[in-house]
Amino acid sequence: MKAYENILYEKKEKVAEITLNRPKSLNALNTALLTELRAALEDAEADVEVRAIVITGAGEKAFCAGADIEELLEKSSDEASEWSRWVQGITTDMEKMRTPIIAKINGFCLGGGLELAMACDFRIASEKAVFGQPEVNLAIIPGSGGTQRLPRLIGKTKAMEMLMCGEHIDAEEAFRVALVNKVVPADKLDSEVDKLVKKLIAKSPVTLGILKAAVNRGIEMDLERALKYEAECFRHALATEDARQGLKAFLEKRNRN
Ligand code: CO8
Repeated sequence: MKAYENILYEKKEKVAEITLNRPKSLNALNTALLTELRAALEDAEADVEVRAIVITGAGEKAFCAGADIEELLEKSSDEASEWSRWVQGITTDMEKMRTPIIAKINGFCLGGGLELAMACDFRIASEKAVFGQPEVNLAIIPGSGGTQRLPRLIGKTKAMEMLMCGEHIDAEEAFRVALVNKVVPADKLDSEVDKLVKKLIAKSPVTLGILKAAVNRGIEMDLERALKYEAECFRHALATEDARQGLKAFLEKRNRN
């Protein structure tokens, strides 16, 4: 097990939980943290026992308040662009991973923090969570997918408002615009995520991996190509032993597991 300084990595049975762990700066993303996050994600993906990954923030206050503004200020524009491409690589890789990833959002989820959450497959939020792309207030723009994933997730109208006005929205509003899957009282956040994890673990991991690829790759294609890609994914899914078992189990009127 690697030693991490900016994150916590805990494997509990079939779940890997990664906690962004810089609570004094509201878990702001600096290069050291992101390097460790990438390594932990790679470890979890390579571990066949891991069937779901949960990302959360340390402390009561924040999931993540975005890029570390102190570190950002030190970067030249070329360095910033290179850094942006590197962080984009991490979030894009998350979408390519077979393992479902859940963002457990316990508080502020801003800027790069929201960009990270948007690259997850599920976002479960505490009632105390607050969302926003406040970069415009710093006279910068999002650089890790915010201008692209936000409109894809919630539509251009609301995304443009969030990006251009830079205001926070509360968890209820985030749910209303389908930025998050569910909002629960803070003391129910862990159990709600556990419930979701249990549902995911009961599914075939191979099938979930194929589903993730079908959605995440297909959504970037025009409909005709995407449908062809879906048929290709369907073929893969049908060819698995899990599919044989699943179809047979239905006909024999029993559960697959
Ligand atoms: N970076 C560095 N330090 C931060 C950050 C941050 N993003 N956010 C908060 N902190 C620090 C504060 O400086 C403060 O430190 P200290 O105690 O030493 O003064 C500590 O965390 C607590 O923060 P506050 O005292 O400000 O707490 P409040 O409760 O008053 O306010 C807020 C909480 C509203 C979250 C406020 O801290 C805030 O607005 N933070 C900045 C949010 C923001 O603008 N985020 C966007 C950053 S830019 C970005 O994400 C671009 C992404 C580019 C792509 C790359 C992605 C990795």
